[in-house]
Amino acid sequence: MPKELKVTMLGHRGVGKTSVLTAMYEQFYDRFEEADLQLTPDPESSALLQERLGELKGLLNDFEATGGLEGTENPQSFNFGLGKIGAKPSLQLTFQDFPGGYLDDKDGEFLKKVMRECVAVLIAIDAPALMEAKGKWHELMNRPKQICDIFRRSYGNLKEPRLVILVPVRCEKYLQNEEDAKKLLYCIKDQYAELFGFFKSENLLTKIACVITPVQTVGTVIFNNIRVENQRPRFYFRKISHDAQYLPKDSDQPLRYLLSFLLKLHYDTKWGPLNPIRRWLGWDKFLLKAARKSADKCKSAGGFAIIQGQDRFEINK
Ligand SMILES: Nc1nc2c(ncn2[C@@H]2O[C@H](COP(=O)(O)OP(=O)(O)OP(=O)(O)O)[C@@H](O)[C@H]2O)c(=O)[nH]1
Ligand SMILES: [Mg+2]
Repeated sequence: MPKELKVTMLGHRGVGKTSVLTAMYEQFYDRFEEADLQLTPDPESSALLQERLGELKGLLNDFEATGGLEGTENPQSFNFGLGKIGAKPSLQLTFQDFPGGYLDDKDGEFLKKVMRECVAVLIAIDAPALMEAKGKWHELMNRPKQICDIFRRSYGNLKEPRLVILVPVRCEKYLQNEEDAKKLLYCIKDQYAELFGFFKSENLLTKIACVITPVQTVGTVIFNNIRVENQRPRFYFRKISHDAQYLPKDSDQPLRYLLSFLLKLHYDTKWGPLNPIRRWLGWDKFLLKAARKSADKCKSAGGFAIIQGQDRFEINK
């Protein structure tokens, strides 16, 4: 059995967790072919992702893409084998997805358990809620404080390194030029200051690596306006042209950062020859080479940034 690595998807209801996974899966073949890597879902994950993909593409059928599709009903794990194209997978990657409503779970035991098991956490952020109307809807839609509390509860006595990836979605509008991309980064740093402050605490500073990687899960649908009904916002989007196609962008970036982070753990000299992670990961030569090749393409400008733990991605060997 290949080693299993778990990643958890965090984010309030409807922010786009499942869509990020779908875009990642859909684009994998194209983006990682040069590294000779393939990501193979198990049959159940494959069926679910295929369905979600149909829904995402369906956004392009409306002139006003408002979404409003079904949310995730139950916790759902998406399982993938990662390895050489045409060979047995060397690694099993499991993404733990669950309904955003789980953030409100009173005892929070399920979440805490998942958070402790997972080597990486992806936080989906609804970018228009953060950026539009002076961020008026950000608290309601993204629940940054609640997210921070989950980390406080779960990372109390953290022993091993962890990767936290913030993924702004529906961010097409804010990535058209460098100046706007800077604004997006500025707003994230500002609105998640409490979380980033926590990551900088003494015990976590050397353990947590944190990056921002915006993913355009559709690519050709951009924010248009907000209409408020019964004191709730409804976000409206429009296609960039009447014949716009589904064209996600940068959905490979979270995975590239994950591979880069794991590769560094493998080589980390601080752990010495008895590096438990090295033994545990047990990566073969192929995977090491492929991870290095794909890590070379991690973006760090144009809306992408490493917030903490730059050295957790630097490999000298
Ligand atoms: N306009 C626009 N809508 C999107 C985009 N990505 C996803 N959506 C829509 O946003 C809605 C919510 O996305 P999901 O991925 O289901 O969100 P989620 O976080 O998994 O939601 P829960 O499972 O309910 O917690 C869906 O209706 C998607 O079609 C995008 O890039 N642009
Ligand atoms: Mg979902």
